[in-house]
Amino acid sequence: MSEIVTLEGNLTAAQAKYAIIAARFNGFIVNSLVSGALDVLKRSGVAESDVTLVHVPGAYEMPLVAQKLAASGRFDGIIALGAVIRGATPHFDFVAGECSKGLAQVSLDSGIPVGNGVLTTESIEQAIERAGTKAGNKGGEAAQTVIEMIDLLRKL
Ligand code: INI
Repeated sequence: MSEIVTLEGNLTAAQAKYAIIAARFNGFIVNSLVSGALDVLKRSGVAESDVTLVHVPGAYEMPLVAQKLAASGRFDGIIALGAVIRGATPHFDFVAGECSKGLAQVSLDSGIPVGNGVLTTESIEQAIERAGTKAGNKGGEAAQTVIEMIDLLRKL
């Protein structure tokens, strides 16, 4: 029997350029997500000069900025980092939904991986837990996902 062909992405970042989109809303949490993402990129061998950090007002603005970054042709992967907290907003579902739907759409339309590191939580406590405390750092996880996806897409 012939061998199964297995394709998967590695976590070693080959030559690639990354854009991080960071929301200013809930900035004290998002800053920790950015630190987590930068830490993973650095430890995976990504040079600082290959990383561009873009600040946006809130999660709702991310898809448009991601679309523009993807269309620029300057980036191989995009990492979106934000925090939408239900307790803090009556339009939680709207902001969180549009953000994640829009980011997915940009990724599909552009063919560029967009890591969704936008926390959607019930409380500030849950957001803190996911931003570098007891539930890990979702910013770092999003960065790792994008590294893997860039490598995988190059093999397909
Ligand atoms: N933006 C966030 O990133 N997180 C939130 O929790 C949030 N809340 O609570 O409303 C939020 N709102 C702002 C939104 O993203 C837009 O910036 C705003 O609606 C202007 O378009």
